[in-house]
Amino acid sequence: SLPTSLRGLMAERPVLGTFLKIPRFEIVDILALSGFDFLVCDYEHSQMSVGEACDVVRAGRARGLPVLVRVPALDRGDINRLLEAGAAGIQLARGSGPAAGELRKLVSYPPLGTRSVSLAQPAADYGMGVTLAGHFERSNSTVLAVGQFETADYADGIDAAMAALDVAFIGPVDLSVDLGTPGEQDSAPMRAAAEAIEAAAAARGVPMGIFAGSAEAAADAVARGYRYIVAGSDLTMLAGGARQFSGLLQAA
Ligand code: 3PY
Repeated sequence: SLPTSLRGLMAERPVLGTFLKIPRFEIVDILALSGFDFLVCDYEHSQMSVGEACDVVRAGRARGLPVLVRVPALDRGDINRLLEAGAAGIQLARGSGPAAGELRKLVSYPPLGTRSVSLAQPAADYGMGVTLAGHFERSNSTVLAVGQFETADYADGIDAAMAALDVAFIGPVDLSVDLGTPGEQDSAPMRAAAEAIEAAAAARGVPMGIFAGSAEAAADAVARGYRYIVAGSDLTMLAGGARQFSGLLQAA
């Protein structure tokens, strides 16, 4: 089954996802059955290979769950392979400024971008019943380019960056470190950054996204109008559950 269009869903309501760092179909199954709207397979902060990330994307597709992949860098080869496996989008670490425009080129086919084309691949149904023009249209209208704003130069080329992105995503942990207030989410520089990024996104009608380390942070982001929330990760959930069970044993 085709994954839900996240773009369409985001226009209606905030969407909730989580990072996936353990590349196993069981993890995808559990997160899909838990009701998340999407997953972000984390190819930046994890030990997985690009092949394992492609398997996660396929497992998501089998459940009708959109899986984006967070990449650490603008690697044309990796990005094309992940999208051909059926990734619902690419989320780029340090994806503000000129990197946002580069990301757009690597995730889109002409005329929006410069992706190399083959129809003999999963996302094009292996070329069966698909035309080149039809595949370009479907891919360009569904695949998302998500840029992470997480460095102190977030304001550089910000309008052009917004014009290239489907979601402007704040990475609050890295941003707080780069702004010199590590871990502080409510410092004056953090508030100023969020306001500037939100204003530039609003001017272009680009939905805001953010990482939320807790359920409270996720609810707070939704209340502030953010539409694309990535809350925690499979590893945080495992650590939380593990501590809960080991605590029970220690109390017994
Ligand atoms: C950050 O908060 O810096 C992120 O990139 C989210 O993991």
